[in-house]
Amino acid sequence: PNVRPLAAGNWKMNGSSEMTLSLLKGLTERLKSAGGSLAAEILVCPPFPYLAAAIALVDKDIAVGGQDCHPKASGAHTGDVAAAMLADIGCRYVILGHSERRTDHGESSAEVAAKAAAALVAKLTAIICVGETEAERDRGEALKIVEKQIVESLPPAGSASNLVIAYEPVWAIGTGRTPTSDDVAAVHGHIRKLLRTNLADGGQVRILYGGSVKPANAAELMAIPDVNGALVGGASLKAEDFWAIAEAC
Ligand code: G2H
Repeated sequence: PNVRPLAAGNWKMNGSSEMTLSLLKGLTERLKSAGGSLAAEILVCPPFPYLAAAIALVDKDIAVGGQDCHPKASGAHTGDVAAAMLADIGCRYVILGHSERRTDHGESSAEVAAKAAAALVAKLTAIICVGETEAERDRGEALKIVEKQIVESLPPAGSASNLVIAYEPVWAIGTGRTPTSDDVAAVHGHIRKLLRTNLADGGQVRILYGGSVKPANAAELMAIPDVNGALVGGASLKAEDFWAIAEAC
């Protein structure tokens, strides 16, 4: 499909005020030298405390997003952040259902769908993460698991304008290991089929690959059919590396 790819940086629980400043200066300067925009859209997702600073540092050609939001609009939920708050300070995206949240916080796909619905109400684009564990892949269940997560995590009223899917095989996250191109193609092709079945404009929804994306493997991953960008963890913490990946997207 003819969609604009997305290069998304997921800082996870990393960074500082100083790092936010130097990383975003590095990206902004490179973007200026490149003439103001790349083929891919660039997104950074710092931890909550650095979001406002990040938004103040970038112009509109670099989007900023949160790494989670609560399904409710407001209320007695100590430590949580509402989607509307992210939108209020200028975030355009929110990552939801990352495997680290599914594992560390026991998030179910139903909760992810509720968070995504809240994100859409707040006019954020939800990046919904899915992916199989190593044991599930070894049992030959990767497609089945991903299908179940997608079907259960999709919010009602989702469309290509407010949804992005990220396929992140759990065993490839932060490990330096990546699936073969054929394996990535099989999962992304299956996700595309599901999106076409479930959404009117499912052919246009961006499907990102995530899990140990680096400058050295980005071009090969991005050449795979139905890979419309990358969700980058470790390599998004260095301007030089993230920029190289964004160029490859
Ligand atoms: C997968 C990815 C970013 P990394 O979690 O979401 O992290 O690139 O460090 O494997």
